[in-house]
Formats: sequence, structure tokens, C-alpha cells
Amino acid sequence: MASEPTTVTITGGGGQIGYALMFRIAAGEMLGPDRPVRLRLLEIPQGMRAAEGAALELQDCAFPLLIDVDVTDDALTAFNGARIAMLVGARPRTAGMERGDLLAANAGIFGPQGKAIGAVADEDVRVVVVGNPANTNALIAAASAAPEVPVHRFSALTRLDHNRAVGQLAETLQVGAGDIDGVTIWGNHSATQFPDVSHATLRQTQGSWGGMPVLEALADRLGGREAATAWLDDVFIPRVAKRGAEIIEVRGSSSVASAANAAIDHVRDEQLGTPGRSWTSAAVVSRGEYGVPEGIVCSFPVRSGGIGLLGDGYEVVEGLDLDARAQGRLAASVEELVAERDAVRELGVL
Ligand code: NAX
Repeated sequence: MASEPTTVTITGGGGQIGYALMFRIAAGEMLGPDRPVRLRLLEIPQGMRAAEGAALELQDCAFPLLIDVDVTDDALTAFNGARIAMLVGARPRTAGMERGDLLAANAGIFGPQGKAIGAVADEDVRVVVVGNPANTNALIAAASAAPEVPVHRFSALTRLDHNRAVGQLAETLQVGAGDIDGVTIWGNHSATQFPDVSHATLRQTQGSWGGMPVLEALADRLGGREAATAWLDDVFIPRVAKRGAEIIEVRGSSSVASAANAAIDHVRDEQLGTPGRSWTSAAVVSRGEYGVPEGIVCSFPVRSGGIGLLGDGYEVVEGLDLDARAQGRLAASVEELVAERDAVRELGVL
């Protein structure tokens, strides 16, 4: 084994997504077959037994890449030396809870965790927030870790939305998911998100459609431009944005394996790079790209040259044209993000 072990911290390690994540990470599916990992699972006291049980199962897998597993309810222990932190554990919305209460409860989790990351994590740590409301939780964690950790090392997960969008297109066009490039999720990981296919193309391997814009292929498949636009507005966008609710309705439980898969895709692409694809989607701290206010954690088209010699993780792909309709959808989602930020500010968290 070539490299030093990488410490990966998962919060909510006793929960569902944590459980679906850790075995794949330990098997080398996130960082590759030559990077050994140390796993640290952070839980609250009520979740400790479940996390400890998962740790026993990890041991029983005898993964060659897994150096050790620690389970703790102490954030400073959990984040000590972490190169990668996956913040999954969050306070769910319960009946009768107002949005302000939800933001406040989560600020009470992501503020202290951000502080702990700033205090003890590796100096090159990368943090992805999965726990909802993910964008604003990432904003809070990033602000709390600064200035020890630069805010641009924090991101939030919209890769599940991205993958859902690709899956819908692949099904409709009857092509493989790997044949679709250039899809973007803009905005918040919420119902206001904007799944955008206006720059998406089909790979050259797709016969007569090879290299064709997805919009043209949709028009071809659905009977014209108007039909394609109607499908995008009335079926595709709402279905992607509300897919989480559809999964709950059909499966009787929220998205777990697909969420863990997306979190693995997100970290792998940031760490190892996104060659061969135009971009993917992730919510990162805005530097003002596309008119999004600076400091907001917003989903953009992003690419990465990996972390190390060639790159510093995710960077926003700039210069894409957005028509009036797309600009309107992005503005609506950004408005929601700004409102969440302002609500958190009112709580005195930022
Ligand atoms: P579970 O309820 O199964 O697990 C959450 C775990 O977090 C529990 O074991 C709980 O004890 C633990 N936890 C709570 N507070 C904690 C704290 N302060 N420190 C450490 N651990 C803590 O939920 P699960 O299905 O795993 O979902 C986790 C989060 O992912 C939820 O917030 C959910 O809304 C969010 N999701 C985000 C998605 C995204 O695309 N960004 C998609 C999937 C998912 O809905």
C-alpha cells in the first residue's frame, strides 16, 4: 500500500446514510484501491450503540484498506486529523416545527462541529455537508471553522439531485447514464433547485445522436421542441426536485443508498478530479459567480483537478449562458438561500 492512511470522519455514523457510506469507503470505492483509511464515526449518545454495532460489522469485513474505526460522541476526538469530513447527522424536521426552529436546531449542531474542525482537523481538510438543510448547514459550519480552515473547503451535497437528473434523462432518451454530460443543478438542495439541461450533450458513442445537445435529442424523442420544453418544465424539473418525497412514498423510507452513493461521488470527484466530463454539480461557497451573492453556499456547475499538484478541489465553471427562464429559476432558489442565511443571522449564528 503506497500512501499514508487518510482519516475520514462521518457524523451520524449510527444512522442510515452513515451505514450505507462506511462499507463502501472502507472497500476503497471513494478514494481508490491504494489509499488506506481510518474511519471516525461521530454520534450523539443515543446513536452510539448503532454506530458501535456498525463498527463491529466493519471489523467483520476484514477490509484490507481499513486501518481502524473509532466511535465517539466527542467532536474534537472525531475530527482530530480529519482530511475528509462528511457531515451527515442533523436534526430532522418534526411535526409542527417552524423553519426558524429547524435552522436554529441545526445551527446548534453545525456551529460547534465547524469550530471543532477548525481546531483539530488536518490543515487541508475538505468538508461535505449532507444533513439538511444542507446548504445553510454548510454555511454555518464554514463560518464557524474560519479562519483556521478557509471557507472554500466546505461544500454541500447536490450530487444526488444531479444524479437523479441524469437518471431521468437516461431513461427518457433510452441511453446509458454515462452517455450524458453537462447537466447542472443550480441553487439550493430543496424544491426550488433548478436542474438545467440546456448545456447537456450526448457522448459521441450515441449513434446518430452522438455529440448532440440533450435538448435536440429530447425534441427528437418527444415530438418537437415545444413538447421537449413542456416535458422539462412539467415533468422533469418537478420530478427531480421532489424525488426525495417520491422515494419516501414508494419505499416507505427516505433515500439512503442513493444518498450515500452521491456523497461518495462528490468526495471522490473533489479528491481525484473530474477528467473526461465537462463538469458535475456541487454546492460551494459563492465568490459571486453568476450573480449569486458572495458567501452563499449555492449549487453550481463545478469541476476539480483533484487535490494536490493539479488542483485545489472544486471550482465553479464560469461563462455558461443562462437564458431569462434559467436566470429566473436560479434567482428564485438564491432568494431562498439568502432568506435562510438572513434567518440564521437573526439567530446571531453568523
Ligand atoms: P438518520 O436519522 O438515519 O441518521 C442520522 C444520524 O445522525 C442519527 O444516528 C443521529 O443520532 C445522528 N445525529 C444527530 N445529531 C447528531 C450530531 N449532533 N452529531 C452526530 N450525529 C448526530 O438519517 P439519514 O437517513 O442518515 O439522513 C441524514 C441526513 O441526510 C438528514 O438530515 C437528511 O435530511 C439528509 N439527506 C440529505 C440529502 C442530500 O442530498 N443532501 C439526501 C438524503 C437525505 O435526505
